[in-house]
Amino acid sequence: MAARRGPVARRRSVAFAEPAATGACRRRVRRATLGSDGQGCGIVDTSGYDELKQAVIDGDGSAAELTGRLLAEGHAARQILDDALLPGMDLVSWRMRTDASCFLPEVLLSARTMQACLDVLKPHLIDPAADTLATVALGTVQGDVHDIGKNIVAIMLRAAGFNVLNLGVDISPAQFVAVVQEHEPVILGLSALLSSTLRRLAETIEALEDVGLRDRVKVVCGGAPVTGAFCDEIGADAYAADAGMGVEKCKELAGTAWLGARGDGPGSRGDS
Ligand code: B12
Repeated sequence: MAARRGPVARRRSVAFAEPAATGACRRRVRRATLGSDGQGCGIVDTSGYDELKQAVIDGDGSAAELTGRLLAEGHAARQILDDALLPGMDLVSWRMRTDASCFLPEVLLSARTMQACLDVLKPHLIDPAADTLATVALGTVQGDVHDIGKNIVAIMLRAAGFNVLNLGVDISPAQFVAVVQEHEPVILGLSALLSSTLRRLAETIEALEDVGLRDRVKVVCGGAPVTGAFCDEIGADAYAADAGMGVEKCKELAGTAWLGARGDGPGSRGDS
């Protein structure tokens, strides 16, 4: 696939100051790493991670191909995500916040690139042999189109054995209610990335209360502006700062739901 490098992308890949938090991720060394089976597999060349990270930053169309190449070379999918894709997107986020030379079209290009790489990784992050724990319906709230983080949460939940209904973006409270009515998920995951869409989290919970469904589903919320205190305030069941924490919270919530009146707790097979 041809690389998508416009003048803007080229300018972005010239010198930039990197925040300390992501600096640790720049590795041009060979170091020991784990194989996809979790076993040590010796010394692996991780220099491709830097190349992939830069490709995400540049919105380079060859990133998905590079992801596939790293997989073919034996790199673990989770490691490619943690050591190349997420640090790349982190850096784009940091530049958007702090550097006036990083504009929305460039962020969009990086986001699309990240999504294309995630599509390549997805089958390798999911264990087809895992038992389905319970059904989680997951969506980004109304007025919000950010979905990279939510999609990572979806992949991680599937990898952990949950049956995930990924509803997409811009989901209204009424649509969330309809999904809960139709599919009866054990958990509803809500994502919001904008300060202006935070209130949709509360509105969705209220909409569930209005139709008498609130005690039939556990609600977990996430997204950069969401906090644990805010979740407590709006009556959500849990808050998660990242995908890993989201999986842990969903496991806890699925256990609690199972102890309640529901019939589809841990160990059961969810719908679809
Ligand atoms: C990529 C991006 C975009 C892309 C989105 C593409 C896509 N398909 O998602 C595009 C270019 C479309 C975009 C548009 C806009 N964006 Co924007 N965008 C970002 C950016 C740079 C990165 C977001 C991201 O993907 N992060 C990486 C992922 C992995 O992290 P994450 O989303 O936080 O997800 C993790 C956790 O939060 C958690 N999580 C997330 N959701 C959930 C849900 C559950 C259930 C759980 C358990 C966990 C969980 O787990 C995830 C994985 O670990 C952020 C900057 C930032 N720092 O967040 C701005 C940012 C979110 N955008 C911002 C803005 C203002 C906008 C626009 C309004 C800009 C404009 N003027 O048009 C529009 C809004 C469009 C809309 N209506 O939604 C602001 C929001 C400020 C605010 N507080 O309101 C930010 C913070 C940038 C900034 N500092 O100004 N954006």
